[in-house]
Amino acid sequence: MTLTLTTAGESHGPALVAILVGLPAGLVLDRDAIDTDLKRRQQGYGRSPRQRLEQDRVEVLAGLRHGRTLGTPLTLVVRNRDHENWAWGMSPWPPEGEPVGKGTKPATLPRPGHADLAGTLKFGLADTRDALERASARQTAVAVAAGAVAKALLAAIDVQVESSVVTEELERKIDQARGERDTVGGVVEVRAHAVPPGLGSYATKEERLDARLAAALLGIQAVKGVEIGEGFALAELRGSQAHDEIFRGEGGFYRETNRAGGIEAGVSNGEAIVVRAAMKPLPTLMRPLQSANIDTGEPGEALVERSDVAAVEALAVVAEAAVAFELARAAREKFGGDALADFVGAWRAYLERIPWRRTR
Ligand code: EPS
Repeated sequence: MTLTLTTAGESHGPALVAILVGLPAGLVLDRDAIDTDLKRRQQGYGRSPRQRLEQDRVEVLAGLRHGRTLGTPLTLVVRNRDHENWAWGMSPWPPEGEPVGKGTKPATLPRPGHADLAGTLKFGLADTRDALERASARQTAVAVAAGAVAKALLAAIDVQVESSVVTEELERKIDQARGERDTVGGVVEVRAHAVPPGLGSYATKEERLDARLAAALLGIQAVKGVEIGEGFALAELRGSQAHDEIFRGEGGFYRETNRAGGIEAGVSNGEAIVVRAAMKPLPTLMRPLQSANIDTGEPGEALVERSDVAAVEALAVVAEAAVAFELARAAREKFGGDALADFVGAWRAYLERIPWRRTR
């Protein structure tokens, strides 16, 4: 039993869609909880005026009846309100009538750091919009909705996932960058509590939980680096300082330190999972960098369009969703079950078998 997620949707197209396959039947979903995460993702200092336009809300097309999962593919939709300004430019079918609104003219000056150049070369496109629309971080809205579903599943086995932004004076940096028509990145941290030992496996690289979390985080737009636990700092330490000593007390095994970030040899070890993701500065610059026309090769300034100065606080919510989804997938693999009660029952039986002192 596993859990899969497929998403579709362009930034200014009609909607974003997510299909989750492999949820147990009987999981109660709270619409407000999903919408709260969607709202959290839209907030944060430095976001684009686009966020005042969108008011993301989840719709469900399949897999749910009266608020309970059916054990069938769950299909989530988040609409793009901005699409009405792009109805001609982003029409799925050949548009009718005179060009009107946004996106009617080809964008031919690729932005360094965005998908524009690599995407047009790869797919043989004449308009960078055909690449950038799907590459846009707008897609993360529906990934957050899927993450909220994953969090509901994890909550059934007492696992909680939370995130924070690792920063010094982020708002000041953002204000300064905005004034200079520039952008900034940043670092976010995600923690998962009460994750039982034994999620993931050392058996193959595909099963390693750390590799999976790293892939999930690097799969988010603009993420260029990932750390598990103390990550790069561990390379500077001696083995005697780097590893988390093992103790056994009331309740079972536990650690007093967590430099490994809750994962050893690709397997959760019962401590909190701690991961960090580093985001590069966003590539759409109001004072653009040098570029070259994809059509003529002529030098020119890269595409300028409305964008965020920073999306670090949004990344924290998106990273939380990505980690939640990956942990939920690993939990489905370990505990299985068609009905939620089977899944929870397998988790309870496992906890009875292993001596583990929970962190929270
Ligand atoms: C994005 C560019 C901006 C962001 C967008 C991601 O979009 P627009 O050009 O429409 O203002 O606002 O993010 C979202 C719309 C969102 O909901 O997060 C990009 O190029 O990645």
